[in-house]
Amino acid sequence: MKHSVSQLAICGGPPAFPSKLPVGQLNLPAREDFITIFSKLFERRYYTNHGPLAQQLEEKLQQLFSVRNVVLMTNATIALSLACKALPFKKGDRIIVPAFTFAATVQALTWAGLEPIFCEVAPRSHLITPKTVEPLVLLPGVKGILGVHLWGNGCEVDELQQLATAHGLTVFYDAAHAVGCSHNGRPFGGFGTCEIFSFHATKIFNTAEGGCITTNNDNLAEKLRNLRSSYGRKKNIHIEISGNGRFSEAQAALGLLGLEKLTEYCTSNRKRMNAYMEGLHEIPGIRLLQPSPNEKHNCQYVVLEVDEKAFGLNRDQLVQVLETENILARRYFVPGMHRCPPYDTLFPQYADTLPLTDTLCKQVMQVPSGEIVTDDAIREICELIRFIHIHAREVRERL
Ligand code: T4K
Repeated sequence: MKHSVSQLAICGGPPAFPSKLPVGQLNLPAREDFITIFSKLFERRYYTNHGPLAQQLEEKLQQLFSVRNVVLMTNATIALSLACKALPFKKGDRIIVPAFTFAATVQALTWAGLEPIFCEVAPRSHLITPKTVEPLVLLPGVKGILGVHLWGNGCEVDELQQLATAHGLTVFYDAAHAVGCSHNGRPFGGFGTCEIFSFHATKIFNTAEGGCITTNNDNLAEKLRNLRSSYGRKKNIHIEISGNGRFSEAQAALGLLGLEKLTEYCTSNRKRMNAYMEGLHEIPGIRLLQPSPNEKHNCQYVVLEVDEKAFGLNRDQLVQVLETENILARRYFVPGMHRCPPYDTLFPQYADTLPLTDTLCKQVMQVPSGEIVTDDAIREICELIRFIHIHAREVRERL
């Protein structure tokens, strides 16, 4: 615990934590389970090409997501790109997408020759809504909506589907953050024409790299299996160009182990989220995004908004102070995709049309969560944030 500003690491004091506390889940299976499953994998000497573990994992995930088809992919970036290729779009079609998202969401459209139409999000939820999408649906060339269930919270899927159906659009979702979450009491996986999940190491369900596409449309699933590679397809479908989105047996082994502990991980993340809520309570200028109490939630991201005026420092300054204390808070997403190359020069018309997105890009950050973050660490992080607020003027002067 710091008692004076001069004890902060920015002033030369020792950091609050001796080693770095990253954001990200970084879950690990038990060593014995890892050895058992990998020994069998090595005995079989069958390492990829939709092997037995990948097949088993697809079946288990179909149950988890309550969906007819799970098509495993190398990672969510590849999955998004292949989904954009498999859906009934043609080159140059325009797709409505939030600018407040990870680069891969928008870049997948570009990989498939589609054009993003950047859409505003709602300030409290950070999600696109029928209200933010509606003004864009009649623009020439619009053929789809790519929603993002950011932070594991669901877009208004029924209302967006109605809007899409009324205008002949295809709606699909980037659900990279949503493994283990539900929306309106239903697990993610069956919303829209398809949904895309990430199993990156920083996510709650971790296959080191990994991801999948879920869909109840059997024809789309078969097209995706053909696009992924010839292995694992059920019939040969003619496609313009195939790719390699294969999911290795090593990834599947990690996935099968992680799946067994998913509920446990969600429960301990929820406890950590509650500890942050308690610790950050009533710090002026700090808002913690809370998952709906009525839904299942993975609580893998602890997301804060920093209001500079009320807190005394802006988000970037707070991140800087925390980083020097070995708390690797992360800024998401900076800048918004409408301001990133190549989109800033290709589509300069969006520069001044997304004020809420621009505000969130300046205010949103994540703080460490995941297995390695103890209750004591959370208490210390929260106390430090409170201390920084109380001494904001002095801290600003020392930066
Ligand atoms: N759609 C959305 C909405 C997404 O957020 C993402 C990815 C995607 C699509 C695409 O999914 P993938 O193609 O990745 O499956 C991270 C992740 O790399 C990325 O998966 C994630 N979203 C994004 C929001 O965050 P970075 O660059 O912020 O974090 P990264 O990977 O550098 O790691 C975070 C911290 O964890 C660092 O302090 C280092 C530490 N770390 C990381 C890894 C991987 C470790 O200590 N060990 C590790 O193995 O992107």
